[in-house]
Amino acid sequence: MNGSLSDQQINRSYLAAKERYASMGIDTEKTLQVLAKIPLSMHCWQGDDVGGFESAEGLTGGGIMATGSYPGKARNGDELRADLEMALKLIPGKHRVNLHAIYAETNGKKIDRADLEPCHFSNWMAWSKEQTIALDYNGSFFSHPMAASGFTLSSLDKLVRGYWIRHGKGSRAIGEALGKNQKSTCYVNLWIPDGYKDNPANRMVHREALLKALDSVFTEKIDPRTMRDAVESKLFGIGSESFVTGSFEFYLGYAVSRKKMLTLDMGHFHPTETIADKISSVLLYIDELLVHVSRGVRWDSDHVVTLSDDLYALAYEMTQKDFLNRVHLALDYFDASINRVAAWVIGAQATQKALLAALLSPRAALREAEQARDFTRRLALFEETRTMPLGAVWDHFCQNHGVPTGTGWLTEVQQYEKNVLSKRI
Ligand code: RNT
Ligand code: ZN
Repeated sequence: MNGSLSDQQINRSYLAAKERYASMGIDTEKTLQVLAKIPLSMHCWQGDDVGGFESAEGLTGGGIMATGSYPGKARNGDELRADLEMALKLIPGKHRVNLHAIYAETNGKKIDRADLEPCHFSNWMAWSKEQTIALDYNGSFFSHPMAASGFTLSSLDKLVRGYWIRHGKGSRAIGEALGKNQKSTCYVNLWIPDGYKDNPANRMVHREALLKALDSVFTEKIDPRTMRDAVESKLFGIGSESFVTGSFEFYLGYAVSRKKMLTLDMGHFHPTETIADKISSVLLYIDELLVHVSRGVRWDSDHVVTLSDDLYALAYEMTQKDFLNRVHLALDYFDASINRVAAWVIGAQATQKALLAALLSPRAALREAEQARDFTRRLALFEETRTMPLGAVWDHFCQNHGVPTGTGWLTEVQQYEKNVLSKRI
């Protein structure tokens, strides 16, 4: 018993749901066409707890941490790609894959991070072509001796700063190569962990250093159809509780003044602050946004995404106007305590369900009520949407895309765990 229904049962429920939505003026067919075209950039790093292929040590510092020791994590490129393929089969629609510099494949040779080149991603590029999966990219400014001080691009040590500037430049060149290898733009995100555990005496020196360093990283002009830069802010991390150089205000100013994309990570703000409210403000000044879909729980910001109010609120905001073309979704969480393939599927499907719920909301009626200052009706309508038959429409969507309904996908993941993951000892 996994909640999977027969095709006939799914169709019957869908037809009833379709009528129910139609009674509120919502076209489910059109909605599903829109949903099918929203790509999620799947973060490869959920597959091995942000370990990467440089050493067996895994994630060391950088204000982030993966906890748990669930068996079966991917140990090399082939395993990681196989796991990603498995997850992607169980997520309806066509999606992208997001890489990090630490996932370079160097044929056993030790290549310094600042010396990485596109050729170290040739396996990924071949895979991208073969699977027609577009790739995105991130420089990795953590888990490295040169980041041991807790500072990278905003370090006051010229040598350290210079090292990471080189890494930043190299990352853009790799992003450009990935973009050329595929039929769509490669989004290159830059996040640095830099910060202090305790109150700093001088915040400004680090922010001045970061501003200059970023300008150096971005000197090379690259065709925006091939590659686009994004900068990601954060409020605090583990070991950087009191100060993070790359704060929201810092990067908002940077992105506006330098015409860069801004990355908003759902877990990088005060616990009660949601990014949903930021979309319509930021898009007045910035062309495009990257969203890191994540879930903050107390001090940690990287739990597997679930269908929460926050996620729905974000989806509602980004399905307004032309925002779907301007807000790009990338998953970003890492849970090492559960099956990693399942973690991908659960987070991706939750994001799609939130988008579906948002697309199916009676937006016209809601706006009408608001315009008439009928806030009673507005609230009643929002509440009504919570019990609309979303699940039946979702099942139909999965069925259309050849993905098992209910938790049928989990049966396949369990089989994969038995046949493949459990053998990785
Ligand atoms: C960390 C940032 C960053 C990373 C990944 C691995 O707080 O969210 O995006 O999670 O790049
Ligand atoms: Zn992030």
